[in-house]
Amino acid sequence: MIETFTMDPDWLAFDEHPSKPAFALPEGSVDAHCHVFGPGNVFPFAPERKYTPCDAGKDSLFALRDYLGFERNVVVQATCHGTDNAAMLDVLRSAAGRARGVATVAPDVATAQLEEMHEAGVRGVRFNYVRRLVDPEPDEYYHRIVEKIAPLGWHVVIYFEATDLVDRWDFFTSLETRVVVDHMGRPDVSKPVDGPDFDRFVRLMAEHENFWSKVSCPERLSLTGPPYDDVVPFARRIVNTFPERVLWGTDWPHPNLTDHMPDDGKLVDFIPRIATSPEAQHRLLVDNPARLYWKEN
Ligand code: 0GY
Repeated sequence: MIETFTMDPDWLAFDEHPSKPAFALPEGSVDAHCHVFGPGNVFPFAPERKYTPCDAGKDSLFALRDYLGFERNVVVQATCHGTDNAAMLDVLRSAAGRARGVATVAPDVATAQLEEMHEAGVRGVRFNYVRRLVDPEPDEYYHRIVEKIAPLGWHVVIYFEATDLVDRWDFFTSLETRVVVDHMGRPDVSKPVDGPDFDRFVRLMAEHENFWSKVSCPERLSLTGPPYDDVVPFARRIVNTFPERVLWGTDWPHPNLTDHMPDDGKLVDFIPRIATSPEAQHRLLVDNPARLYWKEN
């Protein structure tokens, strides 16, 4: 029987008619953080999910990619699909080499399954610590996964709130794979950009050269709303300090936003405000994601 799903009553669906960006993306640009949701009648949402989204499938994702001017996508497994990576893998297999993926797996995942995912284009796993999305596990759980994915050359994507960085510092810094932090570790942008909290995140990246950061999601971090002026200094500091270890993504279809839905065209126009030279933009959008996701390593 085909399961049907109803999105949460307060769910904001993505904008189907974003504006055309004024910023012309360099050739070969990668949207290095986006998701797909279902569609639920083809790829059912996980029973343990903490939200039920609108459907946002691969056709809409590919149309947005082309409309905004990206060449490729990195599709990150969303928590509403749990450890069932089928929807994400279907995107990779339909993208003719123009998409890579980041999966969510459990420690008992079989090596053959990982190899199959690698073949489809998966190059990392995501560990999520955000409690409104998942119930985080003890470090041991994640260590067991790292042992299995490291031989494939995969990296680890971590998503956490700023306070988790203190609690999980020892575990995070024990990781020997590359580690990509989502959304700059979610800084509180009402605090100073050179204050102790954001300095801690900068220190993490400065002391551990295997750490990368996505300078994404101004719409999630901003307290002042569009055009997200309050996020600019934070993202710019990371781009300027670590130009070779930053990535950018739309975060389409923008899960769990409650006050507004961003215009994806305007999000692209945010890029030149945080990467202010053509060289910095090229690294952020083209060279860095190509090195991490398309070069065999
Ligand atoms: C994001 C952020 C969120 C959601 C997820 O996997 C997810 O459900 O990542 C969020 O709600 O903050 O990066 O898409």
